[in-house]
Amino acid sequence: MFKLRFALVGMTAAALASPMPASAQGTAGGASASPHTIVIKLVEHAGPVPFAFEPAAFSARHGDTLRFVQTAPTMHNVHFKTMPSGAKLGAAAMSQYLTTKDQVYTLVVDSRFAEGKYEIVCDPHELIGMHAFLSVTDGPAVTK
Ligand SMILES: [Cu+2]
Repeated sequence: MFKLRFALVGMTAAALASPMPASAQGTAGGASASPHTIVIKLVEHAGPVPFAFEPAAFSARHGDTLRFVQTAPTMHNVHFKTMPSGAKLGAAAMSQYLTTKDQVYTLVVDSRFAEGKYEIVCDPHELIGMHAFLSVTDGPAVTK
């Protein structure tokens, strides 16, 4: 009983300590099926394209959770603009506006998601290049 509890705590600590949860994981027996939370920050910085999703390209498997986090004072949204055929995100394809720091939009990659490529944009800033690419695949990990 206690042993199991400690094992779970250890796993959580390891997951939190890992800087690259999606790509840096090893192949510990059976661990490949365990879901991950992928954090995508909505950032603001100096330069010609001040607003961005960070990272701007990421991959997920079914069961993973996408967690979009507002980090800047400028309001953004999360809009799945192009999707592979078979994807049925419905209303989840567009988030509400994230207007305050640390506000999040969380989406589980469940049966609504078909495998394939998704383009995500922020509607107010799409024209200045605020977009990201998601690849949903249940095959071998994508290195990109
Ligand atoms: Cu934006």
